[in-house]
Amino acid sequence: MAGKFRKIATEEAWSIPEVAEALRTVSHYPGDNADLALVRGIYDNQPGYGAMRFLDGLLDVEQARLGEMDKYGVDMAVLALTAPGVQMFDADTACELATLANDRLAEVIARHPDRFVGLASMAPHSPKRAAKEMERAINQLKFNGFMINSHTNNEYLDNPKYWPLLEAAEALDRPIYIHPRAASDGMSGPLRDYGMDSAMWGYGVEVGTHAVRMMAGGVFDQFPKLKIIIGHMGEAVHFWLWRINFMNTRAQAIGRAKKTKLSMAEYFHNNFAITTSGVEDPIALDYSIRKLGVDNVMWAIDYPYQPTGPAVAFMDAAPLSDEDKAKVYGGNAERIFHIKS
Ligand code: 1WB
Ligand code: MN
Repeated sequence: MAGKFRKIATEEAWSIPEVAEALRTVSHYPGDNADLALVRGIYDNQPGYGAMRFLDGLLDVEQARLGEMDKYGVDMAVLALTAPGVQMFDADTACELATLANDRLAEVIARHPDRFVGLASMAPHSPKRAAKEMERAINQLKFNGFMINSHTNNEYLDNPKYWPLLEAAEALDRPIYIHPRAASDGMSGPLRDYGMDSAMWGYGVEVGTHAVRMMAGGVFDQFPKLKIIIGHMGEAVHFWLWRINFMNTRAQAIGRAKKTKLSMAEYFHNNFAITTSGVEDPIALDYSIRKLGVDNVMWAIDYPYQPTGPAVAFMDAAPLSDEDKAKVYGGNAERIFHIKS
């Protein structure tokens, strides 16, 4: 596409009928948490999210989505199986559906190699099998990274049982995108009211907590080259970074926090990049670029949860030099996801 900037949207959700059907089965499980509320709405037409018709947008890649991309000059989309991915399924179902979704995504990409690249799904419940699927996804399917939808059975990636995934990502030299799902059980109570549990607030609390757990848990001493991407304008972690850093130093000094080789600020700068998905606030963008450096911020739409036009208008209007805008719009994604320029 001949736009002034190459536009690569970096957090773009899709699904396949088999995963949608499995989530419809999950929607009939007893219980009541925010993930269940979401899947009941989107996948079982119960009141709420169903009205947003997200499912149509998730299942469609080559029709309406490509049309929207053409209309607004979006060159490429980095596609990933939408939250909660396969992480609400039992381990066997999760492995099977992750593999199937990856195969389907590879087919879509093969039909449109200049429009789509992929982030692989895998089932964290089975870390060894997940690591194998990660290798297949990069070496055979030629994907560009991985997607994990935050906690798995209320556990986070600072737990060493999941480290085979981190080891694989580091060895394969591809980033892991951590996207939200509903907060884990121990944290979700007060998030349940007033619609706060999902994208309004709970998602950011969940992934922000995940990121801080990984830094404070010393994950990046073990995997110094691991790159983690977080969306939704960094889930606000970098807004708190000065205080996280200061208080972690204090907590380490009095024996309340794990000793780490580097500081929390150093880990965030070395091991994280953020995307703008779902946050079209020029002041937040300006802060992010000043805090993290222009090389660590990537543009995203968050399709179909966010419309394409305003996401493009937001970045077009951002008061950046052409050089910086080219980085945020696509250059950084080329580097971080190894997308051919
Ligand atoms: C919503 C947003 C729902 C996102 C999602 O379900 C995801 C929402 C998986 O606006 O309700 C998202 O990624 O921002
Ligand atoms: Mn999102």
